[in-house]
Amino acid sequence: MTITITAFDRSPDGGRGLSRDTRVRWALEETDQPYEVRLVTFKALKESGHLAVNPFGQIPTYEEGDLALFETGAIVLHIAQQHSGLLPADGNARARAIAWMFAAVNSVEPPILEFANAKLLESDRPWNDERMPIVMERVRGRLRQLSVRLGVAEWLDGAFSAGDLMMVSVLLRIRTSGLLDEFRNLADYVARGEARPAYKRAFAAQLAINTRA
Ligand code: GTB
Repeated sequence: MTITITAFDRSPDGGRGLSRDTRVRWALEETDQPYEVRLVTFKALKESGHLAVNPFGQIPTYEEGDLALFETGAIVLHIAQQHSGLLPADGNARARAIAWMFAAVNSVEPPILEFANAKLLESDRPWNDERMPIVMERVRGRLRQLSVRLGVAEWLDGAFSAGDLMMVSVLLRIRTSGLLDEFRNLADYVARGEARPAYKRAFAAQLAINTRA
């Protein structure tokens, strides 16, 4: 059955890998699954056809036969459960890898999103100068904890897993901010993720769409 995902017709980042379809593409590439992409405009996101698949009118979505999914984490977990390469065979190790997926979106991504919103959407507000250091300190707090846990390991828990895929993707959001570079092992961890051939293929595919004429 053909896998079809959705992505922005034109991503606001120009295809630098920051929109969440990159995470799904990466998972599909890691597991060697061919897929098609349906490009969606911002207008079409809020129309009934797309809302039937994602009630929040967002990308990415995943369709395969009778199955229609939304939420990046759920999509990546589904891919990881269906195909080998992203979750360990051992039951406990598998559960821990899934815990890292949740940690990425539930514990690490929220302060990063708060920071991104403060920077992109609220920089003209009178209180922004005062608030920004607080928001940045919240990000640092989480990075510090993650950095301690990662230590000198290559990946979060043994071999590369869907947990690393999600965590690296989340951390990529702050790569240009300088915050990540305050934690050398995290910056190296993200670089290792980006160096994976599957990530490179996912990134290139998204960039190609966003740089087309
Ligand atoms: N929780 C959902 C999930 O994980 O799937 C969140 C999905 C989501 O935020 N989708 C965004 C979207 O569709 C795109 S990824 N937004 C359109 C809308 O809400 O109307 C977020 C994103 C977009 C662009 C950049 N960028 O250009 O840097 C970065 C991240």
